[in-house]
Amino acid sequence: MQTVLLTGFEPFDQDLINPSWEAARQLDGVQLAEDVQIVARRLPCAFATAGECLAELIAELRPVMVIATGLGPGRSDLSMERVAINVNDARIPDNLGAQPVDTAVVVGGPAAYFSTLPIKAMVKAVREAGVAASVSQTAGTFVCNQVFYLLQHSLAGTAIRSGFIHVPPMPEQVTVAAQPSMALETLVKGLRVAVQAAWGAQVDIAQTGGQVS
Ligand code: PCA
Repeated sequence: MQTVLLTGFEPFDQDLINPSWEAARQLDGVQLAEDVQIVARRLPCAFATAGECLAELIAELRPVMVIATGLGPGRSDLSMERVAINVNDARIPDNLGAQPVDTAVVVGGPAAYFSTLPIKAMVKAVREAGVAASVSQTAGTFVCNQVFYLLQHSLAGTAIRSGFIHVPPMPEQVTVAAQPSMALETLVKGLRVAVQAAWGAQVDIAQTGGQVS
């Protein structure tokens, strides 16, 4: 049996839930093909431990593909991240109280890594399933970007494809009326389709996912 590793994060910033993990955990054990299944695991929201935890999971599970997910508090859709950048700049402390400002994720590493997932094909498939999705041009500068960068750094040059998806908050987390949210059921449905599409499309499609600014 081949494994697709799907991670979500523990809650952070005084939240009690993190929709990325709530959704990922519901997909644990889902079969993508006869001999391929999703294994879902939770990562700590801490600069010091998240990357190490992910590296241990990859060593233990030997996945054929890795998709990490996290909460993007301002996101309104499933955001397929295009790029991870080599910078930590935390607006809030992580769950261990660390708040790095303008440090490198990997000292001497490249400025950025691209996702090796077919992000456009994933957006198309999720939209066709009736769930909002888009390509995102930045994963931020907090723990999600750090994990995404470390993931791409560790798997660069291998055949293991990997990337990151940000998800919106759930309605119960939203305190400001104008803040977007997505019901867990919708999130689970969209994430499942995204993972399936990532697995199915070896080559991405040529469809715009760009932004003017
Ligand atoms: N979101 C944060 C870190 C953990 C999470 O779920 C982020 O976007 O960096």
